[in-house]
Amino acid sequence: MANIALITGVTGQDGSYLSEFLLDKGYDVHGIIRRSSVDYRERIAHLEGHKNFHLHYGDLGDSMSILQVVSKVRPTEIYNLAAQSHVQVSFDSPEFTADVDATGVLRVLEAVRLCGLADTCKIYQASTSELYGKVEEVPQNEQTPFHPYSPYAVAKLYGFWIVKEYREAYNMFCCSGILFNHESERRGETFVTRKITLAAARIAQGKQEKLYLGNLSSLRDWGYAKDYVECMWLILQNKKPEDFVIATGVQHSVREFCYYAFKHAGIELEFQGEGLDEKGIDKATGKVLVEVSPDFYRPTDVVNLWGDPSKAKRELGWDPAKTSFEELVKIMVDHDMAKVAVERASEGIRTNLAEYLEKGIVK
Ligand code: G4F
Repeated sequence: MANIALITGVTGQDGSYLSEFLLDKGYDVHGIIRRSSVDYRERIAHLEGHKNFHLHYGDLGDSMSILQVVSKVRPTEIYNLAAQSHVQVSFDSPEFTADVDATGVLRVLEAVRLCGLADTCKIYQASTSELYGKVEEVPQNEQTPFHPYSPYAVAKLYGFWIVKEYREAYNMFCCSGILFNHESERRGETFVTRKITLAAARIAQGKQEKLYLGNLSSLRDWGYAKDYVECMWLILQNKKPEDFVIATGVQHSVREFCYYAFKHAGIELEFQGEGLDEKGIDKATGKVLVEVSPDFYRPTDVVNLWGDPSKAKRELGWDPAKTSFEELVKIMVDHDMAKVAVERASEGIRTNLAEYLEKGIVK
């Protein structure tokens, strides 16, 4: 039987890398996109002409649309990556987050069942280390108790349990990947790593004065998203449907990420002060480049995530050390240095054009 994958959240960081990965493996890849008047398909634009890549309109908040796509595509694998994925935003939009991140998972599972695909279609659910939340154990593995600590995490906990329930009640091959933070040059610009690498590039090239951040002491286990999509696929190729922790096993603070990103952009920072008064100072010039703002603090924050990927390593043969923390920071900063340089060049062209128009050289 041909491999037919259906990806929800195909326009996101993970969706775009997973599409590339599956197309390379010869899959027919179908993605679900939402209608929007603004272009948000940048990450998959290069795939849109591929003969095995197909897009369908649908929304996790709309069960009929999910049912229609599943019945038309009749996938052999579904990767449910769509979500309201920003933890801080979930405090402002808790109901929307619950609808998409919790009930949305149920809609996918039910669509598979109602289409008669329960025995033939495997389902991957994008679960998260945020389930460990106010952590009860360090590092965290598949046995660590959950303690969700945001509306996002509470919604994702429902997603995790409903997947487990369908696995046991209906014998479906559905599993959760409990992914720790995974970043890349395609990461959304409001997540802390990308916010930092873009700011470091802009500050180094004179396009931004300062970077404002929240909790600098927060600890995360950051991996490279491109490595993590391979593991999503491996989870569905496993003999038994099981849940896996996907992480690097290495932990760093937001402050450390910031230090290494600026260093790679050519600026050595020294951090002074504490809490809201902490500042990141350019050692060479004495200028304050990083400040702390209460705007980026969360009502409850998860501060000690550190994953133990032993099970994925042992049972799936996955290599958590493919891309090191330092390499990840370098990939992201290099990308953003080039991006900012292009922005500057294009502004230069516009400036010249305005000048030429004014002088009547160009009409
Ligand atoms: O980059 P973040 O926004 O990611 P967070 O909250 O860990 O969530 C991400 O990873 C999860 C996997 O564990 C996913 F489930 C989730 O969908 C998302 O992809 O924040 C990381 C840490 C937090 O402790 C936050 O308080 O960085 C801290 N932080 C400090 N200053 C900041 C900032 N976070 C953001 N977004 N912006 C800041 O200025």
